[in-house]
Amino acid sequence: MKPGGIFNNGTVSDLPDPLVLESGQPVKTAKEWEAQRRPELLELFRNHVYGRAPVERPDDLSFKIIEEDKNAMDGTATLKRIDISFSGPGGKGQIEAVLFIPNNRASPAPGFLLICHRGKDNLDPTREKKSSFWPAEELIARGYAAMAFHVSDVDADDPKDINFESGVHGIFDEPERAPDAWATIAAWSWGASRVMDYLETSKEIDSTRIGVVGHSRGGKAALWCGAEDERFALVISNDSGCTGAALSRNKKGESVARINTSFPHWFCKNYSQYNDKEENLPIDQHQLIALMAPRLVYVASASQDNWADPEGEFLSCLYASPVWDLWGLEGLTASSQPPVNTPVHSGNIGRHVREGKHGMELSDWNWFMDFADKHFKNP
Ligand code: GTR
Repeated sequence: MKPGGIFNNGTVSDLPDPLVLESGQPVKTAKEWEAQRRPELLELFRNHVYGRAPVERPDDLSFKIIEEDKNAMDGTATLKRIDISFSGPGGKGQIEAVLFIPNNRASPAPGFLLICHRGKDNLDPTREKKSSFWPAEELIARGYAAMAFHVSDVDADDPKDINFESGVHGIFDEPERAPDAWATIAAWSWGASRVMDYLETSKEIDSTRIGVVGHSRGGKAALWCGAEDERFALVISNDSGCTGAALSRNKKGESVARINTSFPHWFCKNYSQYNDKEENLPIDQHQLIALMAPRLVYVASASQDNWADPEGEFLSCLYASPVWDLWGLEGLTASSQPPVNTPVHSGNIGRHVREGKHGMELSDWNWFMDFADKHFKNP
């Protein structure tokens, strides 16, 4: 779907065009996108919004299975709990990944990796407690591996940790923090990439068919993870709103100033320059969605979630879509906001607006799985 002139005279003023290089030259081919525009946009987001990670895969990254149960979920799944360990100048770190892998499979299973910021009990490996935030049984029943880690293993969600002493910051950061140093959201994204490092070693899981999923602040992290790490075939943002899927310019609900004030630990220091000055941002969030191209991306909203701005999330998808044209693919196949509970799944940008409040529910997951059923290529 082509937005047609929106970058100059549409409803959103002066939105930067994903298909024009900073030099002013248009991007006409997928090759130019990959070689020039994609790296340029990634750098702009690193510099001005999410910050720069000081390390990718640590040299001493190691994996240990701490529990394995081939008879989990009444024999339908194998449970694996994996310790992912690493160290840096400031000490050692550890992320625990919980994996349920469907037993009934002829080949390595595709799956969904949740970046979980809500209570750890949402990830109960014993399954005594079940939660629609991570409906592991339903994922298994549909042939998907259900995988998750908790963000607190990577970095605490703590606005008081303004010196970034906890988590991976304490382990890897330079003593002097640069204005483009990563903060908490980028740290969580990095954590998801370390789980992917493990998944690439697994014979039971197909690491080429993994969706990274996050809700709200976790959705911001999922999008940044997908932008930085092209190993994720599908990137799912649920109600991610401000500095997630929603456009920052003309945003309803939470603004850049508000998010930087309430959550000073989420983004890099440079981002606060744009408080109440969104028009000066060198990027906008449709370009973050565009960084997933030509892969699959899904932007889910809830109809009553005005704080996140469902309309701004729709517009991001719409204005990102021309980038998929470079491969002869379709982005979003709707030209207006879809009615509630009516998913749009035919293009490479999936979208739905669930009726109701801010949250991630079974109906959201069912639509994510429908989209993956349709688009993940069989091995
Ligand atoms: C809100 C915040 C949002 C969103 C949400 C959440 O307080 O303003 O940006 O991230 O929290 O994570 O549930």
